[in-house]
Amino acid sequence: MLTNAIAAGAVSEFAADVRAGLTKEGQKELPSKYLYDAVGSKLFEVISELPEYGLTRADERLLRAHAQEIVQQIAGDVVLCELGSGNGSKTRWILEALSRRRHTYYYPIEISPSALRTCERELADIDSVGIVGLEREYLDGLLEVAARRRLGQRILVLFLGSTIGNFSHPADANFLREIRLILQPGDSLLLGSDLEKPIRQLLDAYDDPLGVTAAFNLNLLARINRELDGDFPLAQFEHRVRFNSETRSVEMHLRSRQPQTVKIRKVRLSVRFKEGETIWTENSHKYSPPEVVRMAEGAGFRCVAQWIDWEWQFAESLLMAI
Ligand code: AVJ
Repeated sequence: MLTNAIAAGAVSEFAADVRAGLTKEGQKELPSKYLYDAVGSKLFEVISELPEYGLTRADERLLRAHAQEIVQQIAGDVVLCELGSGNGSKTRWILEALSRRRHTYYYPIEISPSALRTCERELADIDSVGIVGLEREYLDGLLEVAARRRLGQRILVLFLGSTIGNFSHPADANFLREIRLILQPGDSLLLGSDLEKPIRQLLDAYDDPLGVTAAFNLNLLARINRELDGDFPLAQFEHRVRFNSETRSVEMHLRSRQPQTVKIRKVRLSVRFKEGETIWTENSHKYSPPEVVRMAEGAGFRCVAQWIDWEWQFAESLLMAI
């Protein structure tokens, strides 16, 4: 009964966001969090392996190289939680470094149940670790972890993979501020942020020749057809990527190849598309290293260390709540 209610809740929130995004004046849009159903999560794992998309490998290189230094900065009994853990493959280095010190609880917070299951399985072999998966929105999950904190425990929050870049500005700074409000002085946040790099390199990373990112993007329409009884003709929409130099972000869009009307029966919606009209599905902002530090300081953190991967230009910033 409860699972039906929760599932119904998730579907209705999805339905409401689809209705709002596709009936909006001007630029139609869909929140990028809906890219991550079971199919989307798997497609993102494939994207992370693509030669053109070096972000995940850069993140992993920094975590593997600096895990010991990172945990040395945080004394005492540490609770680890992660916003958007995905399959957890990058978290291993930090978790092993912490659990070598003492038994550690790890709370992966993830809205994709399939990714959460993979994460729990992926990290189950590490000794002296208790994994408690939370299928929640980021801040709801963080509130739960904070509520379970025992006296004297410090919280280390991982927000990796430059998911922060999916928030347009200033929503990214506001999100850091909301995290800070839940934490206590002495807690910390490890933030992964992709950095500015040649536009050609970015466009290749988000529009790979194999078409995996195109499938990842189009899957959002397939998901509406599956879950909301839509009749999006996938072949009549195409994946488009552009670099917005004003916001210094890569934007993913789905472009209508012709004038057409799409029905989404579960939302009793009929949406008209002009030829060439797009749905904006994701924003990926590219930062400069000092910009990340400024944003963190504005949200109530002090940057105690920042490591940069120059092969792909990616930054890992350790931020202490002050
Ligand atoms: C997982 C959100 C960081 O924005 O680079 C990959 C998702 N989108 N290819 C990103 C993504 C297109 C990725 N993040």
